[in-house]
Amino acid sequence: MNAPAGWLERLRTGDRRSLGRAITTLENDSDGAAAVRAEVAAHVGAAHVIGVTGPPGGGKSTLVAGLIGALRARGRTVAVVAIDPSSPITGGAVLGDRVRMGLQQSDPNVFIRSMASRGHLGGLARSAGDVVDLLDVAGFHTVIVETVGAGQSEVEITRIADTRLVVCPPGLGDDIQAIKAGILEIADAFVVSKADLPDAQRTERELLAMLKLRRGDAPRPPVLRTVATTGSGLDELCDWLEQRQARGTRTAATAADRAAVQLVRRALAGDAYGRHMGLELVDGSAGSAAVRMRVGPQHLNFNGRCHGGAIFSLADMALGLACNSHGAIAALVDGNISISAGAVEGEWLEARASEVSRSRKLAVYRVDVRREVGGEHVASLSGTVYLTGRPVLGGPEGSAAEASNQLPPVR
Ligand SMILES: Nc1nc2c(ncn2[C@@H]2O[C@H](COP(=O)(O)OP(=O)(O)OP(=O)(O)O)[C@@H](O)[C@H]2O)c(=O)[nH]1
Ligand SMILES: [Mg+2]
Repeated sequence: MNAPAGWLERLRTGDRRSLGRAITTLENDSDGAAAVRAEVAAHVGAAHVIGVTGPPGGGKSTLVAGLIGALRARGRTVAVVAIDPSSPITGGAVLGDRVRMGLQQSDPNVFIRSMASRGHLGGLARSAGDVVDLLDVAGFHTVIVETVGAGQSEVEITRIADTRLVVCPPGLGDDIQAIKAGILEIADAFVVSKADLPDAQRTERELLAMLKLRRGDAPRPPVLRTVATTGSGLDELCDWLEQRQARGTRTAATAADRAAVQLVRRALAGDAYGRHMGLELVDGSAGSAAVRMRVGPQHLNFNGRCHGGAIFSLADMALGLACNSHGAIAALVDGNISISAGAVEGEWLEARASEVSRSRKLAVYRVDVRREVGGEHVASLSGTVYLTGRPVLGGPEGSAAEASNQLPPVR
């Protein structure tokens, strides 16, 4: 999309045509997508984003349809992003979702969009994140993201939510083990769906028993019961959702992560070299950061491939954000890169940095650079940083705090 002037204002005043066009631009990552992201970034954070995940056929869409009705009854506007994994099991999900949610499609305060996952789920998580940002900026009070499954890829997708609901239908048998293994840490609440079925009580008991074993002092997620087909339990679920006051907290599960996200947003926005290289923030939390770059003509070497220095810059930016994310200036004192594959113009590369170890003065970070499409490994950077103990410029106490409205999104 070559965005017509004023599209953002129209989108913010509820124009669905502008919304649809902007979504298509982001989904296709076509020319202008970066500009759309940048304009949207300044305004995100007002919506309550709810991730709904669980096994295939677990009752997610029926629950979401019920939630739409219950939230509308409370005067809320609701948008839904239904992610269809295009798997043989759930092949008809898109159509099914449309039909089940059909009643609400004619309500101008409800917006439903299905997205197919083509290939790499990391890419899907990002474009879903982009679309959620748009729906947020378009003024929807609640944005619901439905994803199937309970594995690592869904964990990644639900990171874009403020609140994560894990749907557990009765009678999962051994599958409940799989749910426990993958999803325990991210669930803000468990919903025993289809609670009219005989095994519902047992499922609830198993979940409660499992939660009791959990260590740490994080709040224990509640286990709620719903019969979405009759509406039973939906009011209680809405009450719980509304009490959470989680609006605008997505991508950051803890207060430390929220502070870190704000800091890395500011840091990248204030980084002249990063802007010059066209680097974009994907994700951040305390001690980790992910940055992406589209290989452009300015990044190519004399052989027409992406310059090794550009790959180092991308990895180093991720490392720099990760190690400064705690709020104290950290400086690279030793860095080693190994490159396993090249990259060509037009490809998106993503660098993900995480902390390996940390002492009082030194910390070690590792960065993996991968192709966004296909996820192939391109390079690794290991770096040792010196921790100065001085506050990061533009950090929480920095003067740039008020500029945070103009910063790029964290997806
Ligand atoms: N008995 C009973 N059946 C339900 C309830 N909610 C959903 N179902 C049924 O469960 C089946 C699957 O429901 P969906 O809402 O499509 O489940 P889903 O998790 O969205 O499925 P996929 O998106 O295909 O993974 C349908 O036949 C629903 O009618 C419920 O509360 N009670
Ligand atoms: Mg569904």
